[in-house]
Amino acid sequence: MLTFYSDDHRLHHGRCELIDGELKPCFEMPSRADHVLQRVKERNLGEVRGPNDFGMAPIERIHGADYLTFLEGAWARWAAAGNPNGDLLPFTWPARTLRHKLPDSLHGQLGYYSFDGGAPITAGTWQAVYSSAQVALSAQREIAAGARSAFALCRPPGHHAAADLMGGYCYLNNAAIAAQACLDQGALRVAILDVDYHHGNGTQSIFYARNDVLVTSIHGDPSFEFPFFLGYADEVGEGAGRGFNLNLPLAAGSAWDAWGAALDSACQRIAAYAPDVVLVSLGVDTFKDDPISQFKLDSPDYLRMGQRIAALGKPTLFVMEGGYAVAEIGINAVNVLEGFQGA
Ligand code: Q9C
Ligand code: ZN
Repeated sequence: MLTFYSDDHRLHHGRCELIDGELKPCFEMPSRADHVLQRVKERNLGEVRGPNDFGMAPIERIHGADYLTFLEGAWARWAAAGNPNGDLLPFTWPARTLRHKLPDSLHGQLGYYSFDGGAPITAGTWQAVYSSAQVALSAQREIAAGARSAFALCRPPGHHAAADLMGGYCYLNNAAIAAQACLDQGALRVAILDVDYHHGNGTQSIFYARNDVLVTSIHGDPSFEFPFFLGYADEVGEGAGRGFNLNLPLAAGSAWDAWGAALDSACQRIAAYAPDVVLVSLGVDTFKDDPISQFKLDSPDYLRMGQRIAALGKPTLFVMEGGYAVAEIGINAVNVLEGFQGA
């Protein structure tokens, strides 16, 4: 299996996030990708390639032009306004009772284009997220050209990012951008399987009214877990997309018995959909020792996950999402890929 990877991810290194009233170093850190890359090499998974540059057009198929202009230019505006000591972080959002009108100010726009305070913008964020999307698109090309599988080692991750909204460590929705590229290059149906611990609210919202992308997700129940405001089982899609969104929320403490049963359900729905391509949003924050999560998967479970996905018998694009137990993230992510290949 080919891996696609760019060193540009290093240009995004947020300093702090607010956890339980304290500013703590961001869990979403560059060493995450380093550990995955190291494990890919250790296990001789296959060649590692840099991304091609497909430009902005495939990104604009998913994200709004105004949002992209804001994201690309935010740091320069911040720097021009003074001498930034910290990262750019939002603190006011257009919640209930407030107007959803785009204000002129940088901080107003930052709140408008975000849904939480967990996605800091730094000097190198735009270059990092642009390259992360190109990594996903490069792996997607491999699938379009006939490969059985490919691995996009994306960082920053993407599944929380909606068409014009950042949050949850995500800015550009790499998986959605790649799914749309599959369709634009001739696929009729793409199935997304989101195995990240958190619900992929961005991916769900992007494809919610469409039936050419089936979105399935297994995640911590939003009644207790981030992103709290999306990801319930009764969200089944709308309009033409009705019946093409499947959420499988699970209780805190869920281990392989419950998780594997949910994976079976998701895979049955995907098989019935008969997609041309399966795209896996591969978060490994379901791991028992993940510092911000509450599932109990163990490292060998990720081999089983890969085997079950392989049994679908479809061309499969793996796109890296979350996972914060930094020392084990490489083992767990590559176990999914090895389970897939060995099956
Ligand atoms: N107390 C991804 O896995 N905040 N994003 C958690 C914990 C946000 C996770 C706070 C978690 C976002 C891609
Ligand atoms: Zn996650």
